[in-house]
Amino acid sequence: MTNRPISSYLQVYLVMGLDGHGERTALEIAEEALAEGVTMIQLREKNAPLKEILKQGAQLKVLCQQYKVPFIVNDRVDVALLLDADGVHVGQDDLPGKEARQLLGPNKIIGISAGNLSEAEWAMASGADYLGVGPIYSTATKQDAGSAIGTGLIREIRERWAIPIVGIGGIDQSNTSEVILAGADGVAVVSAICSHPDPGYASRALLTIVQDTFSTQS
Ligand code: TZP
Ligand code: MG
Repeated sequence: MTNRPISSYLQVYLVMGLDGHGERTALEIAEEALAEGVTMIQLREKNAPLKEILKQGAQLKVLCQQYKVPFIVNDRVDVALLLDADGVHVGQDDLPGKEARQLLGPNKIIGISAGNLSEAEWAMASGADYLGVGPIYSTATKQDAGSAIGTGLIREIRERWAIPIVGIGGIDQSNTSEVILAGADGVAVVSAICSHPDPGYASRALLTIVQDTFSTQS
């Protein structure tokens, strides 16, 4: 990772488990996505044994380092510490941001999920470096994601705070520009890259849409 602003790393944020898809392993998906421009990767694995998460997480981190892309661990601050990840992403029911910061120190990235304004307020008070806002659209990837909230919350947060924002939930090539136009710095996706027949192509396409949408705004 280099010292660019966090918002620049949020442009195409790949959130992934360790399962792989079709003929590709998770690491192969990550490598193809990194080669085609994903700007940050989060390991979000809810089922595998911790020893497997540590083993494959270490490999994923090496890959991210090669591409100078931050490597973030979902939920588990202990795993983030053990892997010397660049940061952690926590939900509203995980270890709170302040305590995560106590353990990780000032130089790691802490992302916090928000699905409404009061969650966003709490995340801001907890010292988040960026907010993951969603689910923007309906998604089958996260069973307990709740119903889609649309892009309105991104606009509301953008009006109140200068925090970096990434939209998540049901985002693909068809709706990415809408998320960026609402004020997000990027899109976080699982299936749009991991379940795509060509993860590298999907990554490049999303990055192009994000950057083209930024340039129409300026
Ligand atoms: N948090 C809110 S929605 C979601 C997460 C992890 C799942 C996003 O997956 P997809 O496949 O990009 O809709
Ligand atoms: Mg969580």
